[in-house]
Amino acid sequence: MTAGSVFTFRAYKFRINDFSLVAAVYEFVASGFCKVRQLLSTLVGNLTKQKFRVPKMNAIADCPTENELISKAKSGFQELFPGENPSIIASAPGRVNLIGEHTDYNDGFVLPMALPMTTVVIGNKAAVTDKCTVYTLSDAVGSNRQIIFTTPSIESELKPGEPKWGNYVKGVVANFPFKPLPAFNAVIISSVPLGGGLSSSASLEVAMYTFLESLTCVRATDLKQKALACQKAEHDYAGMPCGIMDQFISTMAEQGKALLIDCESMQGIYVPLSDPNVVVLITNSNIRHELTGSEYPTRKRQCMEAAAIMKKKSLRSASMEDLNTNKDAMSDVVFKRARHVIGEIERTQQAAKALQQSNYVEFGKLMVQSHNSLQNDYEVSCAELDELVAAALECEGVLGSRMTGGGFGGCTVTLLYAKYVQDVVNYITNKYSGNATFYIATASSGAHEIKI
Ligand code: GAF
Repeated sequence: MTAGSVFTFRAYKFRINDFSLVAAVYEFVASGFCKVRQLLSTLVGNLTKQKFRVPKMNAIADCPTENELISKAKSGFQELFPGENPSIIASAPGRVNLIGEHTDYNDGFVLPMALPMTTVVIGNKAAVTDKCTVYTLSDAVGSNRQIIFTTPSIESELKPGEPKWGNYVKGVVANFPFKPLPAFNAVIISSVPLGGGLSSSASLEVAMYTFLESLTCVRATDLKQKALACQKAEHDYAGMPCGIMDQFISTMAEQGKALLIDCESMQGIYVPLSDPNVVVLITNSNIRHELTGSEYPTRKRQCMEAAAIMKKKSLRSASMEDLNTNKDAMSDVVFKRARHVIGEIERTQQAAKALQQSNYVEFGKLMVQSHNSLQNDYEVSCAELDELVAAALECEGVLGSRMTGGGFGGCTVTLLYAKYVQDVVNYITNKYSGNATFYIATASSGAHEIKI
């Protein structure tokens, strides 16, 4: 039984002792089938699948603040570069996508928000060398924590290689418009979980770019160009043909707002998301299937094939009617991929409208439709993500839930009424076959420099 259920049960016991039996029973029934189902399901889960196990830990994870990250990075820097003082600090957030999945590279709409989880880059101009030394404090990358390279010039290009995390740094350095770059030393620290679908790579790229802006005093006048340079870094140096969503939101996010991005015109519309009555809960499945590498480019190709068959520039300009008219000209798989994208582009616009009107019920319904479409038509979900979404949807107070990001593992995003958060976390914890981590996400600001 979850902590939340125990609490509820005790509350009713108290009332019964208080001779308010009729009122208690009435209230219990009126609280609806959802709660009863939630309670029974937890009980059954505990009695059968979990065999009287002690309930799993269900804490909502604490995310270190930006200041805590900065202070760790400063100590790290001073240890690694004795006698030097860092003079530059840059930070850029990870993101969670609320809806609009696999639509960005189809010129469609996406609706992400930036997270309090962020990547911080701290450093200075190298005084005694023409080499750049960059060190990461991230445990998740293993033991290969340092890269050393010469800043690129026409004669010598920067080449990708090992370790992989270094390619995000090198890619941004190579794509930075100001040349020649002065050599620098830097330390990276991040609270964005690596490979969790919360865009740790874009946050590193954008933080790195922001660091270079401060280093050179050459700042992007058009933030879109900054996002595009970081996206190119990911394409060319990490070999991931991603869309623009992650770099765009990490660059342009505003606190308390989600951002509806039109990936065709590259225009964004901020949508307020700071109602204290609702919460965005991120659940990390802590599963990562190594399929993404080939599956992502395959999906992209299938979408382009569908658009070409319909004689459209991209799936953004195709309607369901176009798709149905051309059904016989394409394979079933290509048809399903296009059906997801066309439907998702439409849903994302509807969801932004619903959010603008604080119509969370409608927003939640669209999230669920999105998940179903990603699961069945786009086939980028996995058993663990489906399990987490199903568990969330069994809970009272949950408005909607879906997988978020590229898929094949990573996180789900759930919209729910704030007062139910702990109960929902307890319930999912007990229902999920793996070990999940939970984060409460508040819409945070985009990349920025920090004064020392
Ligand atoms: C990954 C990509 F990097 C994004 O551009 C986007 O396509 C997303 O998957 C799916 O919506 O995060």
